Amino acid sequence: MTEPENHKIVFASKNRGKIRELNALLEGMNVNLLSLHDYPDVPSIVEDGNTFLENALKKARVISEYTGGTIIADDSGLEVDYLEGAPGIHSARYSGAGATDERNIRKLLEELDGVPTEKRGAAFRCALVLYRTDGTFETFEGKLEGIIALKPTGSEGFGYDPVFIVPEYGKTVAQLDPEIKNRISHRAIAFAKLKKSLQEQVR
Ligand code: ITT
Repeated sequence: MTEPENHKIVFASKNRGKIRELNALLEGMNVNLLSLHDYPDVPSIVEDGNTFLENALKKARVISEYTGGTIIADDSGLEVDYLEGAPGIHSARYSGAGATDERNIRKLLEELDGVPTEKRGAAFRCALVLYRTDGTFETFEGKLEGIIALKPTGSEGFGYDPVFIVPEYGKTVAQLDPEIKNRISHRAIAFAKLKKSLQEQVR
């Protein structure tokens, strides 16, 4: 049998929305998920990669050196067609220093002011890294396609969820039951791939 400490996994994130989602996705697995809130003194990580994957890998490496154990790191964001992929890797701080979800949404809607619905296509993307104690790692990606709404609606989720319409449901992600988001989201898709590898490890 595996020792209990092998089941501890650190999620290299401070984002409470993401942590909540990952906990739900891990339900039923023999895993104790910690996050960077459990390691308040971890060095801050400069996310200076050019892709979601580079940033996720950097977070995983830095946190692995600091905490040891198995690490899951995620880098994710919103790509808007009309803005040629922006805000992309800059999604969290799109509206500048002291950015909040609300201000980021406001800036996005301003950038898309007057742009008709058929040109408001977008995608959420997620890169996940499963980083093991021996320095080996695997990477997984997921994507959710949608349309940027004209105004925010709904109160579930986090980030850009209130302005991201999922065409199949005719609702923003913030109007969807969190259980549905956790089946269809970019993070859920990437995570479903990661879960297989993880299951072998925490059995
Ligand atoms: P950590 O680095 O601590 O994980 P962060 O919020 O800075 O937290 P990212 O660098 O990965 O995380 O930035 C992701 C941003 O993209 C996030 O702050 C949201 O604005 C947006 N985002 C990612 N996933 C999202 C989702 O499921 N719904 C809405 N917005 C999302």
